[in-house]
Amino acid sequence: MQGAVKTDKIRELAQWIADSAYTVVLTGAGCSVDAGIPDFRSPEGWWRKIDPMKVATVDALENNYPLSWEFYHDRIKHLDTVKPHPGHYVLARLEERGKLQLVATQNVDGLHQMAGNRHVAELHGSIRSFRCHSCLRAATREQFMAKEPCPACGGKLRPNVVLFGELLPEDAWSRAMDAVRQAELVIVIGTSLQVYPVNQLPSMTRGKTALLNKEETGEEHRFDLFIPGRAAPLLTEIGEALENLRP
Ligand code: BV8
Repeated sequence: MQGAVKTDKIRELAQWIADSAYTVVLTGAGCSVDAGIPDFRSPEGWWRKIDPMKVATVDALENNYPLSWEFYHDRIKHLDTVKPHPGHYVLARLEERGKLQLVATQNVDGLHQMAGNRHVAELHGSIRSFRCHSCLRAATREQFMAKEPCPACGGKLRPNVVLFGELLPEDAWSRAMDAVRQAELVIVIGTSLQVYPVNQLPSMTRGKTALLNKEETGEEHRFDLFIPGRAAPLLTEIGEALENLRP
């Protein structure tokens, strides 16, 4: 995209944010890539190396625990080296100023909260907390990372993520649906929108919709505005454009 056109689109989105009384941001793995976390479906994404249906499913957890455990163990270990990128802090500042009412995220890395957002709905759960798959008792990171069995029942320990075929957390899902339904603006950042039911959220709003994504996903036509690019620099430019708008 030409520089001038992109600048105009960034200014337009900044104006929409300034004018909106209720804004929701929906993020996917692409929003964490600039913090150093691979996404799922890009060429260098996690799923390119392993089939998600082999590791992020209940069947994998129950019948192929070593592979499923290793997939999450490696991602959790990697998180120790990761911190929010500047774009995450732009979203936190928007919330501080009352210009962002909810971040609904498919990401399980906790980076939005680390950057300071307090209103976050984790639609696919979190890899920062753990439980026993059998008796549901809470477990510690140390117990999971040491591949220990549940101390209470001997069951398999797992992170509190939503695996394929599992229901989304009721509270997070209903918060996200309610927020999107009343939003005047929904900004979708870094997601291929391939996973149901989260991919239904953008169509649930009567408000304006914008998609910020490194590449076209085939869903652009559903959005009022599409800005191709990386999340961190785009969000930084949007933050700067908002500063220039301020009275
Ligand atoms: C459910 C675990 C009810 C946590 C994940 C057949 C047809 C349709 C649907 C289904 C079907 N069969 C089954 C289903 C339902 C299924 C589903 O949608 N399957 C799809 C894949 C076919 N969904 C479910 O099972 C959900 N539950 O439906 O419950 C139910 C219950 C029982 C039975 C039936 C129904 C549960 C879904 C949650 C699954 N868990 N992960 C974890 O390990 O992280 S999903 C996984 O994909 C991650 O959570 C991830 O967040 C999610 C979505 O991926 P994205 O975030 O979009 O990431 P992706 O790599 O795909 O895209 C990144 C984008 O960013 C790319 O476009 C890229 O270009 C861009 N990008 C890259 N870098 C940057 C960037 N953009 C900007 N800047 C950058 N720097």
